[in-house]
Amino acid sequence: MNSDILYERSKKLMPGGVNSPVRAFGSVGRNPLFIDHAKGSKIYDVDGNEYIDYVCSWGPMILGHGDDRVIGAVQDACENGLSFGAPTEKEAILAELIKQCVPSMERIRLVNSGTEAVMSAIRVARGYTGRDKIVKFRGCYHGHSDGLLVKAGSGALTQSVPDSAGVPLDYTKNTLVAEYNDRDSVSRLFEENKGEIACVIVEPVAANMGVVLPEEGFLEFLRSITTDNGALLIFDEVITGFRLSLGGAQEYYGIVPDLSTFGKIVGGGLPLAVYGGRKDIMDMVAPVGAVYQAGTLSGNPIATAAGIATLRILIEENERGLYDELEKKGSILADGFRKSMGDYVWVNQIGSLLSVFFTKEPVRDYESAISADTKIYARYFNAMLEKGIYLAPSQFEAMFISAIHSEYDIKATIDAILLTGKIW
Ligand code: HOZ
Repeated sequence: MNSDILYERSKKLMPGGVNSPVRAFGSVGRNPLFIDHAKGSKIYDVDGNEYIDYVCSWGPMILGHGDDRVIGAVQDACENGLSFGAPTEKEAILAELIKQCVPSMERIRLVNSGTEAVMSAIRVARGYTGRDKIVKFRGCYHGHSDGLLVKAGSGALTQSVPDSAGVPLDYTKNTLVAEYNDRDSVSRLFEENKGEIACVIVEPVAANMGVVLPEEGFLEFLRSITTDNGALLIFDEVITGFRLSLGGAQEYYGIVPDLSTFGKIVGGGLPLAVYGGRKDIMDMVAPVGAVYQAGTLSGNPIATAAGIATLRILIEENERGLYDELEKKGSILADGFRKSMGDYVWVNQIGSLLSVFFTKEPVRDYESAISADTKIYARYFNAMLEKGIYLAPSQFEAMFISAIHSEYDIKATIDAILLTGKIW
């Protein structure tokens, strides 16, 4: 069995042979790798190659792959049945852990994916405020629900199709788009749409146009302009949650949003996501309130077991300085890239999130992110892959570091950059 054979087989069965577009490796000019298994910081393809993995399943695997404690919890949960469609204690335990880590999550609803969490949070914001319009930022990605596929990042940007076909204009006419890190663009929208904006949704650290950090005061500004205008502030922490710190970006930057969404890490590698926030707002959700949202597999006992095990480990490891260690690894890697590639690249890094942009200008928003040369990125991706380093197959996705990436992994990665030669 090899990846190319599996790819040919899969292409006859699934669009592009994959179940999520970026996995097709379209923008790096080669066939995708089919994965056999993963353990710790390594991922292994069906062709028998080993790679140091910086995709980490696009974020969930903060503890590294196949953590025995998480797998044990999942195995134990399986013994009791796979799904009940009825409440369980595990849902309450997970919700308590989330609230312990992120105090703004006064009321919580468990769902299955980040897309679902964000879509639902927006519905709640509209129900609560009685307003229809929402503000998002160009290059930020909030999943693939109709109203949010406007100037979106991630796969939508990688595929060079920023706006999806099949989304009626009527579904997006209430989605207003501002520029990340540009306060004036937000103020203008509030002036032009007085009393009509339900919420501002933002990735507090943008990580779907590559990693782009909020400039000083930007998140504070979003907090105050939303409050002043009776609108809600939603932090989409699907990527940053439990990654930048135990309490996510909101703890890291000291900003309290009204609603937040989490995914990836909170499910420990299984399909689970969360939305929640202020009690008075979340009381809008059925069966307490009039905003409807439901799901057969919501709060699934196996996914909650993985989430509980993961959060318990993170809480414990946090005491031992896990997030400081992740920051250290991230900055060593970022400095390694900067030193080896010099002026040819711009590197953004925060904690265990990192992006190497093939552009000479500072990357601070969508415009500067897309100034990066994607053809050079493809060369770099392929050269690193040959040296055993598995990176995101797109300029516009983040690099993820896990707790289990060793000093040796980081050094081997920096050595690989040097060995690739000057392909940039
Ligand atoms: N949209 C995800 C990255 N931001 C990709 C998910 C996947 O392909 O697994």
